[in-house]
Amino acid sequence: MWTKETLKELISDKLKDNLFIVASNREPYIHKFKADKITCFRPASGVVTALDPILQTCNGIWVAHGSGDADRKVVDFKNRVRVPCNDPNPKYTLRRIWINKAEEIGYYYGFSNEALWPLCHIVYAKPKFRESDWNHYKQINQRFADAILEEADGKDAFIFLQDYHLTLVPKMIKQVNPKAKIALFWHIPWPNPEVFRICPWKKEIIEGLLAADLLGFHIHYHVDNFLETVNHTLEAKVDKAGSSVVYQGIETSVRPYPISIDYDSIEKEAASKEVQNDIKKVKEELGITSEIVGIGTDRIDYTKGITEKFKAIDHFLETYPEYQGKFVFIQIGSLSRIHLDTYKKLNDEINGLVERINWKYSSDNWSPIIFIRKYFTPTQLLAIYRMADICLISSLHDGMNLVAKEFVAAASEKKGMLVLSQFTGAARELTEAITFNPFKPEDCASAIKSALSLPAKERKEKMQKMKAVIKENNIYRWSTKIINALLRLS
Ligand code: GDG
Repeated sequence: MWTKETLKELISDKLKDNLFIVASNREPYIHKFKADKITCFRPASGVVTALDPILQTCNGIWVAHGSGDADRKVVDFKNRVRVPCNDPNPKYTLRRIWINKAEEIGYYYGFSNEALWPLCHIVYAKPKFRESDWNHYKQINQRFADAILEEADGKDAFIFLQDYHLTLVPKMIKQVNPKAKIALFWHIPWPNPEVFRICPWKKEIIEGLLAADLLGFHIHYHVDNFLETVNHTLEAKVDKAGSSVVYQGIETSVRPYPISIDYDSIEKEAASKEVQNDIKKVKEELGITSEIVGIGTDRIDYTKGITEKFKAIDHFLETYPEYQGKFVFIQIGSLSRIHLDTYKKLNDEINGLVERINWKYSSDNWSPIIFIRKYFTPTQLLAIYRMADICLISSLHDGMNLVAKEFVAAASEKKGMLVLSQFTGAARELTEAITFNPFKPEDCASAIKSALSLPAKERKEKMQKMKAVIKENNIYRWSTKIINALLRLS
């Protein structure tokens, strides 16, 4: 079993004498002004849950974009602040880098989220490739690389980069410090070469990535796609059987590491008194009286298939009218990338759809969809998972989907079933879920029906099997495997 303790042992045994640097776009602690006072909070993020304990144990450094409005107020002259911020004895250093509006528009909103995001998620949204965005992207990648190099200060360092925002950083670091050991984890899907080849800067991106010693993806399929893409893009030696690439004298191992959650703590907290109390409170607050509850939690993103999900619910209520008046669906939607037009339009489309479906079916004291755009505390979120009969995840394409795993961990075996899009990384592991094709509303509607009609014994067995899978393949396994692989490479 992989636990926080086994991870800590590994780190204090093997990693303690090395400098460990993590870099990601999003920071693990944010300082914000609230009623003229500076408050600090940890954003809800699976990556932070996974990496924060590692950094706390090895006194590492996390380099990230300082995005909070009070972030500059708390850093020292080197843009550093010790964290966890509310800890009297902070354990590691957060090094912030600053990005101005124009750079954010080009690097983050533009190239990262209007070019790479749609390129890698096959949902038929056209990527937008703008030269000016690419220039900002290169500039900010260089800023990350410079900050990391400054923090490493020529020492042997392990550097763990996160995601598609930082593809050029491995090469930028290796050019200055060839001894640095670099891993990069790709949190989203990697598409096939036919899709990737339209990127005008594909060669630079692949070359940037191949300077890393280790590249991690969620599933084998993305690893295979990446190796194929390298084959089509560069003159490199690709070893498919050994899952590695040699390019310009550097060997890169390419491996699947399915990301996960802290299963034990979620399971324990979900069964706690606090969560039971929150179930009552949340039900009252949302005015839920229906016997059967479905839930969904997504960032409001077109890849998550939220409009497809609502159309499927419409189809479900039409096909199985016996559920009208009895079934309510709670959709939690956290606002995301709202400065982009596509996301604004999606918000409008969702509003219109909810309004139309609720108008079509609602009676005096019942409407089928409750759509809430607000942040829920982790305890409230567990309460919502815990009261649900089904969790419906309808992503059109998703690297993993942590909500699927959180729901299974939080739900009681006696209640709850996961209804999961085939096109999520999670569907490869959670084979006992009821899966469906989100592009076909009829398919999703009949998956909802099957989940709600499962005999209790079968449902319990399915949930037990899924719980066992996640308990074993938990977040500590993910981090331990990556650290072990990096240690082996050195
Ligand atoms: C990317 C990849 C991959 C959401 N609303 C609230 C809240 N959340 C939390 C969920 C979950 C997380 O946000 C969302 O994670 P996902 O995995 O579902 O999706 P992405 O944000 O798209 O993440 C994805 C992931 O990276 C990790 O590699 O799985 O495929 O796209 O943890 O619980 N948390 C709280 N309140 C909310 O209102 N507390």
